[in-house]
Amino acid sequence: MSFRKIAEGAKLENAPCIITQRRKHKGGFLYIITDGEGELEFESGEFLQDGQELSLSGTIVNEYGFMKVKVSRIEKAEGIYASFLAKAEKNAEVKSLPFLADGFMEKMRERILGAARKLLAAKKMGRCIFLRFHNDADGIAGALALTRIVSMQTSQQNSANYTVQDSMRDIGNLQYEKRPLVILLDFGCGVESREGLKLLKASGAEILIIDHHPDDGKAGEIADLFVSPWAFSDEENASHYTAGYLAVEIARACGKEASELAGIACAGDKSSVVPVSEKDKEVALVLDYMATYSGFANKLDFYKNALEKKELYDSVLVQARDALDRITDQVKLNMKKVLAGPVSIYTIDIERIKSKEFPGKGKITTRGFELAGNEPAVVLGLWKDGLSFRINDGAIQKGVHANLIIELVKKEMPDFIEGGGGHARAASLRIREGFVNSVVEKIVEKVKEIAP
Ligand SMILES: [Mn+2]
Repeated sequence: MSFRKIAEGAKLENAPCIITQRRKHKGGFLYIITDGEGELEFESGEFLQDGQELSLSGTIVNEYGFMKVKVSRIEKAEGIYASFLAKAEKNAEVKSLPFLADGFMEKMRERILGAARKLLAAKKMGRCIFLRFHNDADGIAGALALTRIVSMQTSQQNSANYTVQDSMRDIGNLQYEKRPLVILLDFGCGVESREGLKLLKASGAEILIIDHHPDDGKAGEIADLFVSPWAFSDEENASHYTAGYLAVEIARACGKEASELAGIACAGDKSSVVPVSEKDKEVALVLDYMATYSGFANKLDFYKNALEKKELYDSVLVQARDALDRITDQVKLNMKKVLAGPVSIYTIDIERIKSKEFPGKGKITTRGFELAGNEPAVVLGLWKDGLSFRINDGAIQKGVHANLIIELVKKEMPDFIEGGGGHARAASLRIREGFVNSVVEKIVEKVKEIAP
């Protein structure tokens, strides 16, 4: 007998159910339980955990319109959670709407709807959800969209990799939760995330990855659900369907309006799969600026508040714009053309540019990229132990892709390269100190080979 259709006076005899919520009530507790379809309540003086599996007996009474169980026996049960969760996901009512971006998204429909079902079912089951979001406008916009569906714990991720250290911290924090759902948003697909992901999975957590970085670390094989355009395409354009945008589509499939966040996510990552307004660019700049200055412990509400408080928003915007303007002259002074050819290469000596935390190395390289003009070009921002790539359309069309170059350089100079990755158009490398110039020479050689 389904909890959804149960009538007053009906008797439950060892009915399997799960506790989804607990509240203090009249000196005891009020529990909400589900059978994966409907919900009922019961009162008890006994303390029970959220997610506890039960075998419940009693009689259904109608109390002010709420169906309650007058309990005669509560027994703890085991082994039913997974099947209940599966049932709740199957029964979740999702909306299959036209996507905001183009037809490619049809390939992703099943995964978007799957993620939507998972979140709606998690809400119904009172499941613990933990979201790690990347510390940029794309990651933050996506996190704002997902938290409209269901409340979850959130934590900002200030690195592009899900490290072993990250996973140890999460496993520790989640150890008492029943089958927690961990969401990684806008990161986690690099080779350097692989060990951390495997450990997290081994701890019993379910992993949902929403990302648009090339799946170099084969995260799609580890995640329980992998919402990424790279699952359906090897073209560098796949990166344009940004993680924040995908999160917006998941929210929409759950019946939550979040479309206005899509343009912000895309503005942040310089994508135009959805229309991007000047206002979107402005908000993205504000979020990027704030994210640069905020630590990992930052909760999402910090950003939500800033967007809602006009005065704070305006001052952040002014400061972010000032910081960007201030470096422009310095970038011009420290930018050199090191290869003139079908695809030109420019370098920027970032060590000589006086910038506090914002704009960071990536954004400084982007500024140089904007100054490089429309001819096919690669711009390399250089610092003492790394470099950052920005590659424009013309160079991409000639086959010069950052991830390809990184792969070639890693193979030929394994002792100098300490890590790195990214998209075809934007990526970075960590290099042993003292060897950045040798790596630049190698990149010049490779670009000449690819686009002679
Ligand atoms: Mn992104």
